[in-house]
Amino acid sequence: MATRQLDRLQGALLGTALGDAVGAPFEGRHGIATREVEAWLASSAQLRWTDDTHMAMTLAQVLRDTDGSLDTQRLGDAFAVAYESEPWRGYGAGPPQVFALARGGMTYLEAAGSLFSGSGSFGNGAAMRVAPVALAARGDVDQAAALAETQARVTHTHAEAVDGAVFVATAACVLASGTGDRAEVIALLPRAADLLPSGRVRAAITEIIDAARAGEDPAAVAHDLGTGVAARESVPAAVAAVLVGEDVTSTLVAAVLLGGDTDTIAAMAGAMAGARYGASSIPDRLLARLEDRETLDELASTLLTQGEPDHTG
Ligand code: F2R
Ligand code: MG
Ligand code: MG
Repeated sequence: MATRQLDRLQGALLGTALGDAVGAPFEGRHGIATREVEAWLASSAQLRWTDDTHMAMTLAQVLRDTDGSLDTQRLGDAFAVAYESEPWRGYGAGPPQVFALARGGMTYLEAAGSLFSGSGSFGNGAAMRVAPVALAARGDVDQAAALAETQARVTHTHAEAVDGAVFVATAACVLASGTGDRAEVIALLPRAADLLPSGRVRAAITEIIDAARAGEDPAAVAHDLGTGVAARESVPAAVAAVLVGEDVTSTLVAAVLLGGDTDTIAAMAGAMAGARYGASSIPDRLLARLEDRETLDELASTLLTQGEPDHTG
């Protein structure tokens, strides 16, 4: 694989963690001022991430240990162990319920499907953590889509949650293959949206992309569609941030300014912007503040090189 594409896929994982950490202090707020976000970015405080990255790192570890394949029971057990070790990371209510039901004897798929009176969660928890599948699939859109769906169903069986995860993973893949040019991004994103079945997630993402194509402000459309924890709101909002941003940092600022589920919108926008611009484009001054950046780099490097033909000797 070309060095540039490796850098971009690595950017998807680093962008997730950076977005999560940048957005975390603002989660749940609305009417956030630009100066507040800029002051936070200019500070020297550690950038600590939340459940979004905690789950993404667990997914990355399982993909690493199983050479890119996914077993839902093994992944569910790994998520549960990670949650038990750091329950204070700000998890949504659903995943811990799934872990408890699985401890009681249900499979993870049964447990996740039983939530919310059997409709399953439509939260963004499966989409926020999905970036590692783009690396494990080494940018292959079809493989990333399959892995994204499998990892989603361990905790989120509602079609909108699955669609959100498939979109973020495949968008990262298509963006990693492009130049980063905005007109090209507007042309590439529908390739990921077109993989989704008809539904609210696809419709909202398409509305955001169409607004950008028509010269309207995608952030204004996202604001009208909502920026809450539902995948049908926050995934399109992340797309809007990508279409407003001109590099990784400005994409994350745009994501946080949307308000609502800011850590998660910025994590998903970070996954896509990281794939658009590459890890090497992310300012060192931000990466130096990012919690456990070394482990993120190691995981990215292993996922991107495992299965590569060995050219040594
Ligand atoms: N949990 C949070 N933020 C709350 C406070 C964090 C605070 N800063 C702290 O430190 O404590 N953020 C994280 O949760 C979101 C991801 O959530 P996930 O994993 O999708 O959880 P869940 O519970 O499955 O879904 C979220 C909520 O959506 C509503 N919901 C989902 N499906 C529903 C359905 N079928 N019917 C009705 N409601 C449904 C529920 O209210 C769920 O609890 C991310 O923001 C992450 O950062
Ligand atoms: Mg979070
Ligand atoms: Mg959140």
